[in-house]
Amino acid sequence: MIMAKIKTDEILGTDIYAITAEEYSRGRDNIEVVKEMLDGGIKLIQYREKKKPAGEKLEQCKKIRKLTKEAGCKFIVNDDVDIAMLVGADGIHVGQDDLPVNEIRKLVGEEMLIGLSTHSPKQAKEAASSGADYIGVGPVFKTNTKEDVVEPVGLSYVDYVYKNMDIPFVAIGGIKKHNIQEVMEKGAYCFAMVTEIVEADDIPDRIEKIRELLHQ
Ligand code: TZP
Ligand code: MG
Repeated sequence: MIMAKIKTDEILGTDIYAITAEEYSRGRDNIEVVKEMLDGGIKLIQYREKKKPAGEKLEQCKKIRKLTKEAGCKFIVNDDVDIAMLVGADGIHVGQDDLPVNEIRKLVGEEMLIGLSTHSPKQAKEAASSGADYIGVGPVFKTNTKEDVVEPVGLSYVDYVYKNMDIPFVAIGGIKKHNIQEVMEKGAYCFAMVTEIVEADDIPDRIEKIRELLHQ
């Protein structure tokens, strides 16, 4: 619905939601990857790092907060509410097995964005009434990036959210240059990607190519 688009623009304000993952970044650390994302004009970055101790994640997030602030880029932390608060992130993103959104809200206050991953119409409706600011919608396609990933929900779930929900949303899961236009045709206008961006040799060039597909 057009309302969802307006709200997504307002809350997330951009077309690409870039997510870190050092293990897929071909030898570059998350800081280097973030710098390249920012060089490529990315305005929304999520720090997602499943394999590091908390202290190391905190140190990386402090650096990324500084870099993103200087570049006018929103910064969202995955999973770790404490780290998001300590570094002054713009948002926290959680999954279905994390703390409930209404409880997280008590900790982070009204200003911080809370994103919630959803995999079904039922979860989308619950997310909307929980006070989440936006939802992740997916996995749209098969992905090996997430270890505890659920089966792909396909394009039909994107179509459902677009047509039935007002909450801002980002499509996620297996989105690549070769299939992004199919997702766009189902009404998505913000696309979360991990490997399509972090695996690229030339990250700014990859971002430019993706944007050409989205805005042709
Ligand atoms: N949540 C649902 S799918 C996914 C996450 C974090 C992984 C997406 O990674 P990729 O590499 O863009 O398929
Ligand atoms: Mg999580």
